[in-house]
Amino acid sequence: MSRDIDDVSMVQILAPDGTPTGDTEVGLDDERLRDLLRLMIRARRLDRECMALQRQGELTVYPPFEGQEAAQVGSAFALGPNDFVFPSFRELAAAVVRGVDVVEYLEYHRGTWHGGPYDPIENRFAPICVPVATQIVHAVGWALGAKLDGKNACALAYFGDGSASEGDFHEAANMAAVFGAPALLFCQNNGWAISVPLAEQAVAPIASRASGYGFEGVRVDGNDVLAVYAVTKTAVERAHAGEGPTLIEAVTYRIGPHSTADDASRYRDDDEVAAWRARDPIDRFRRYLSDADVTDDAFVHECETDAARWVSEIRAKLISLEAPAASEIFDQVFTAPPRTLERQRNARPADA
Ligand SMILES: Cc1ncc(C[n+]2csc(CCOP(=O)(O)OP(=O)(O)O)c2C)c(N)n1
Ligand SMILES: [Mg+2]
Repeated sequence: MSRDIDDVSMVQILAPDGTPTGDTEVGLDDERLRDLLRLMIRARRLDRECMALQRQGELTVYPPFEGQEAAQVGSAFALGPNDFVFPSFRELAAAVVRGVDVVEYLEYHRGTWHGGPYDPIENRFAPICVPVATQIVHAVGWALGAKLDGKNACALAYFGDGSASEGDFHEAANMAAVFGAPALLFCQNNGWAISVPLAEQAVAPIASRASGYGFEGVRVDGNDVLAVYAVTKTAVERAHAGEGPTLIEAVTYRIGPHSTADDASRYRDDDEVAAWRARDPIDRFRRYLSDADVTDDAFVHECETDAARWVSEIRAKLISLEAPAASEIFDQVFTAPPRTLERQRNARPADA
């Protein structure tokens, strides 16, 4: 085990079996609670389809988020329409919540366009960011700008436990504190940074670092969608009220490999994965909603059917996307390309 998963020094509303352990009133009516479950079911179905698409050669590489649905859906669900998300590369579930066009998002992974062609402004969701932790600096910069412009909006940066070891995390956190930026630093602590376990990244809870910078830090059960929603909502309200940044550490787990290019069985035990499967975020919420008579089996079945239909439409559109001309690599970089690039451009095969 890379850490003690029974550590309870964190905010939790639902136990792994769906039984309430705290106040379940988080300000969401039954319809919105059903939306949360529907979104998590859609997200998982999509994630699994993306894994299959990669194995079938339709995507180049894909980083799965299975196990992290509550962390992403619960947090993105708590944001207002003017708030801005700065994702890393594993936040497709959050993108779904924000209404980002999934086919356009996946063009990045298909290699048919550079960096995700969706409009970042439309759904207030920045482009996928692969250089780990750099998006935290972007988020704090955006938040500071929003504050200076007098906008009532905050930025949320998603990053991982490994990313919290980067200098960019520390620089962004300190800057957010000093300038009182309306920024949420949302760490999905999924136990691993590729093959490096959490124990080699941190000896204290990541959330506890916030006090060193002088702002709020909260550790939450990242597989409990109600708890994630509640703590994020509170942080959003604080940011909107001019009360500055919050660091949220959502303790969760990456059930799959780091990406389709990784074989996680080379560095972690099946027992660990099984222990986290037993804490599945969707099963937990589904059981709670069913016990509370908010949903029934027919509703869950309808969500699954709807998700399957939605995903098959995405698949069909995605696989019909043509590869771009190889010569595009020379476009949109220089107004006056250097001679070396011109030579390469001219040397390309005629059909490229
Ligand atoms: C600056 C930088 N260094 C290294 C990498 C290679 N890399 C990609 S993901 C990753 C680990 C990230 O771990 P974590 O922050 O925990 O996020 P997770 O992958 O678990 O979601 C590394 C080292 C990178 N993309 N950027
Ligand atoms: Mg990680």
